[in-house]
Amino acid sequence: MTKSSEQRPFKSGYVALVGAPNVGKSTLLNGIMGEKISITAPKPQTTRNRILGILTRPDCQAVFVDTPGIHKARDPFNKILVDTALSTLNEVDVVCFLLEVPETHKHLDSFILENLRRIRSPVILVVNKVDRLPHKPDLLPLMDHYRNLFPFHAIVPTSALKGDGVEELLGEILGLLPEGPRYYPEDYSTDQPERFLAAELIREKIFHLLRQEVPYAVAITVDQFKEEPDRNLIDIEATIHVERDSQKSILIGRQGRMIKEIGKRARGDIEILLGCRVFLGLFVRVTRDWRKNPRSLREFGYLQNR
Ligand SMILES: Nc1nc2c(ncn2[C@@H]2O[C@H](COP(=O)(O)OP(=O)(O)OP(=O)(O)O)[C@@H](O)[C@H]2O)c(=O)[nH]1
Ligand SMILES: [Mg+2]
Repeated sequence: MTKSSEQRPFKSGYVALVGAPNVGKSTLLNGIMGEKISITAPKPQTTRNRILGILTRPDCQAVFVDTPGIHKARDPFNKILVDTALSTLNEVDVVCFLLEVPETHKHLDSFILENLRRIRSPVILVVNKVDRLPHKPDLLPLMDHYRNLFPFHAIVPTSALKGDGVEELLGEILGLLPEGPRYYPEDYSTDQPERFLAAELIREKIFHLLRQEVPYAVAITVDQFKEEPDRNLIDIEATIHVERDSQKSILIGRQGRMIKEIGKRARGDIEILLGCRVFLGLFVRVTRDWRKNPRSLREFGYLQNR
């Protein structure tokens, strides 16, 4: 019998992904996990909740926390999103602060840095979207600038979209995990229930298909999630809540074409997620000014930690 390898202590910890809106936090989470856990879109404020991605290896477990984009929120709903992101900073072992290049949110990035000065956990600066820089040496002055501003544990350039730099980043993160327990069973990749993931995929399609204020006025509730094992089918019924009648007409579209397209695209992704056939029934309902109504906010899951 071969001598068993020396027992090393198990490492674990929570790792926040924070940054301005649209810099690629959710894309990075999906890239690290190798599967779609968090929805993404080329628009700010896509992510509205803390989304966990749980990465388990034989010797460690990293629980990644994707967060809403930090910005100067003016209305109460966006303040909830920003609070959700900022409060995460106090509850994690490692912070990854994402920027995008070329830099588009310098004032927000300074605001985020101010918040990072108040915490004790190590911070890694992730310079994302480097695929957009044709001339890589242009990164060096930016990295120097940030190195002088804050004692980052490391600065890692990445392209979350293409996967460049993600392994190196992961190496830096895992190296910082303290000794700790396995928080989640090893086969868990997230703690979100399947019905939440399904609702998010519907919301993602709306973010991709509709413009201006409509995606922001949308919340999804899943009213039925019925497994029918005999038919290898899951029967889902969901309501798309909007704030006004005009938004309802846009969502339904001429002769119902828009809602049909949303349903078709969402169903495709939900079938991949659940690994079986899905019947998806979508209803559109006006829940007037839900973003201003604490009861609706609670019902739609945006006040969970309060
Ligand atoms: N070119 C390029 N695009 C990227 C990269 N990473 C993300 N994106 C794109 O940037 C957009 C925003 O990505 P998300 O991952 O949704 O950004 P986020 O930071 O989670 O955004 P919020 O949740 O709204 O704060 C999407 O269109 C992504 O495809 C990257 O490395 N390179
Ligand atoms: Mg996001």
